[in-house]
Amino acid sequence: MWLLLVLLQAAVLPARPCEAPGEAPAVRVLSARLLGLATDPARDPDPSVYLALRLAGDHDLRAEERYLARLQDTFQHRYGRSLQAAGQPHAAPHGHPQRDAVAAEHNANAEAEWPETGRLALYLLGLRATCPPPEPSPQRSLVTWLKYYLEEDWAGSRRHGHPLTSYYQYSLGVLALCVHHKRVREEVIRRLLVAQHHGTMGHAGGSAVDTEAVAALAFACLERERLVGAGLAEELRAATRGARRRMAEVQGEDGFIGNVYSTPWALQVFIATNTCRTQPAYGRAMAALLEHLDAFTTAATMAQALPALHGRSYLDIASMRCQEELDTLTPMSPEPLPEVPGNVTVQLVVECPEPRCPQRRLYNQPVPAPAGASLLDVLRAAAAQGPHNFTFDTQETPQGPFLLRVLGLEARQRDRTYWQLLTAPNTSLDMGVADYRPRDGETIILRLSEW
Ligand code: B12
Repeated sequence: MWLLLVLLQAAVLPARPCEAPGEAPAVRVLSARLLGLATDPARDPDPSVYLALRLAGDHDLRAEERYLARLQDTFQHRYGRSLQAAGQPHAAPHGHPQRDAVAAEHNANAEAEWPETGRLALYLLGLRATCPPPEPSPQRSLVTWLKYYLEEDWAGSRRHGHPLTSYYQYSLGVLALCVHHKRVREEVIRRLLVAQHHGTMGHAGGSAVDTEAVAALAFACLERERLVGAGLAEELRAATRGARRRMAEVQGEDGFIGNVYSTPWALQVFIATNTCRTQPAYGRAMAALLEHLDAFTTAATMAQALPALHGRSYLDIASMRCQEELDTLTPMSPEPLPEVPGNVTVQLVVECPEPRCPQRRLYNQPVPAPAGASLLDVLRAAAAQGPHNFTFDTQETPQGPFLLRVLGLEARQRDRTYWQLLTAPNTSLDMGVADYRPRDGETIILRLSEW
């Protein structure tokens, strides 16, 4: 019934030049599913989800208002006070909700003062996307905090060769300030240009497409909003062109640019630079995405895919028009996973390279689990089975549970280490522990890696 309603409503949707061709119904179903997840009060509000709802073709305006109120509750409380009143430079706002929970649990609060460039940038982008726009005054302190974080990241990049957070978050920071029409220091922008030029945006074990795309969106915005001088504008134009060219070059036979999850970001670059009709890579990537919409099962991945599927980019936030928004979207519940009968056995291997671990391979055991179990279920089964003492901890993030500690060894932001998930012999998984479902006989490697 819901599906029928959603499909019927699709017929009255206005087309956008870069919108998924003739596939609006499937995209609307995905929007309706995201709305369903957003209306669940048990989930922490996430600015990316709000952005995806706002950039969609039609809306549930009341639900969006409620979601915004929840976001404001979380963020305004944290960043409402001025930076001076907070006694900067050493008193960044304490109390990251997720990190706090982890800190309380593990008594490890060392990273509480880490810049939150990306989160705050996404929230500010979200605020700019509201209709009608909110009062500017409460946003001032948020913008000041974001500038402060970006400066911290910039200083970190000079000291360590990379931002304290990541180039992805750094790019989001520049993009959000630009969308708010705030100038960014030329040196801060140049850092991003240099990283893009030297190809240092990616990290070991991951592709650079998502990050390069967000950086290209920031470049396109700075140029379009005329926030830089003529010389730098020309450099930014060239960098955006270069990013587009590389995206077309790395497109696989399957149509994806990077993987299925980075492809929507690459599409946003073509959309933002009005090249969706002229670049053959765009049509092929969009077709590939539409064939794999079932890969987007979590709120975070749906939220990142939907703007491009609706033919929009984060740059459109700078020129949101508040009239004539269709208020016809209705939430859909997530599809329950099909029951799979039987059992699987997964070989679980834990590796930690020297010098941290002289013995390198710390664990190598078969783990029986029900068929269809997620990797997280397999890890739980391993922890429950004796006598090999497997232990692990996860940390909640907007992307889902992040594997933080294995056999007592913690991955640390400060050392840029993480527990990488691989399938043997050496393929990095493109899903997290909660979403990946290992096959019978598969060997899964948890490897403490640097990024
Ligand atoms: C930077 C980054 C990382 C860094 C994060 C470190 C850091 N301090 O910045 C590192 C290298 C550690 C990392 C690891 C992984 N990542 Co990653 N990562 C990203 C990237 C490029 C940016 C994330 C970000 O900063 N977002 C902005 C901030 C504001 O949002 P946030 O939600 O608060 O971000 C935090 C969490 O997302 C967390 N995180 C990062 N990646 C992942 C992945 C998963 C599954 C989870 C639960 C959490 C998580 O770290 C972020 C920074 O604190 C995204 C790209 C994208 N399109 O989102 C991929 C991305 C999120 N990662 C992805 C993947 C697959 C992974 C790994 C599973 C890879 C692997 N095989 O090991 C691991 C996680 C394993 C684990 N231990 O649980 C996928 C997730 C796809 C999906 N199906 O959900 C993405 C979308 C990349 C892609 N195109 O495939 N990642």
